[in-house]
Amino acid sequence: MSQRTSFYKFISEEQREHPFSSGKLTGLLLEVISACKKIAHLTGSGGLASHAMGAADSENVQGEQQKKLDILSNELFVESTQWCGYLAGLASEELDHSQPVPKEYPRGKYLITFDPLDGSSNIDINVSVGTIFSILEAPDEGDIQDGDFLQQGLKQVCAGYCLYGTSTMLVLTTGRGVNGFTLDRTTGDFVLTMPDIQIPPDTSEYSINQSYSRHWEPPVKRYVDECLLGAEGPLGKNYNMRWVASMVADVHRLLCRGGVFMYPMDARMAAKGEGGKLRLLYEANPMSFIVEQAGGVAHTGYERIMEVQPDALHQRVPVIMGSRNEVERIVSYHKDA
Ligand code: AHM
Ligand code: MG
Repeated sequence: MSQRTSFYKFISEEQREHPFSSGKLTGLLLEVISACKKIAHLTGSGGLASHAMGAADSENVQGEQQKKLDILSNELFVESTQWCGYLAGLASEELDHSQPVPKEYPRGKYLITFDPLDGSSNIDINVSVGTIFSILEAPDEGDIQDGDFLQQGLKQVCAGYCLYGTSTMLVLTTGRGVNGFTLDRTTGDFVLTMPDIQIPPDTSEYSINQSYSRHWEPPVKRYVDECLLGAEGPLGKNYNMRWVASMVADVHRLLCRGGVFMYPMDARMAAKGEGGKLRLLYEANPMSFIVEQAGGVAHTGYERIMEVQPDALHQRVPVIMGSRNEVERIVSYHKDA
């Protein structure tokens, strides 16, 4: 029988290679994983979890109060992680402000930002959604405030996502490559199934919500127009397009077989004074850390995403990430423009 590597074994072995490691990150990750398993169970129950379906604060046919799945996932994530002693504060896409861990729990050395259930337009139609998280160092002292989370993506200690798809997968980086684990539903273990993920540098697959093309900036429009011209166009090959509308699922696909994922700046966002759709701290930074660690590139078109200095907790940025040569081409089109 082949030897299986559970997440716990994997992370313990990594820890042993670093004799001065305190085990605190491992401790925190185990609680994050436990939160993800609970969310996996909730999303996997679909309409059977009737208290979790539908609009927030409405009642189901049994007269029970309903909570939207994303709100419930947020509560599960906070409750599963804040007590563990490894965190000083949390910031969630679902909450207006960050929150320090309650005083009754010990203060830890890390901050966590997370999107508890990304891909909200897919929640009610049984299409893949996921949880994204990013771990940062906390200040040694002082009350935790929103400003403590405004760190460049380069400062991330760890980033990961859990994809609730046909199988539940955890993909993680601590800055030494990217590894993927599949949940064994019989034992509850995450088992290493995708060691040392590498994104192929070339691709002929792109992912974008094409219905917004009339609002895009010229460099993105130029690139997608060239893709559509196929082998007869300047790129000299036929392209395939995929859009799940769950960033976790779309980025997971490009980690598996290459591709480019784009949620670019568009004229409607500019008119509202927003920098894009996807959130820097909860979506763009953690996914950029993973993509770069797998050999890809993650850019806004104008700068490397992980070098953007955040100035607000819910700041949004344009996102172009994936196969190195293709993203570099799109960045060059921004320079040309
Ligand atoms: P959410 O966090 O509210 O779910 O929004 C983020 C999601 C991404 O997962 C996905 O790439 C994008 O929004 C889809 O947006 P659109 O519906 O505009 O195509
Ligand atoms: Mg999201």
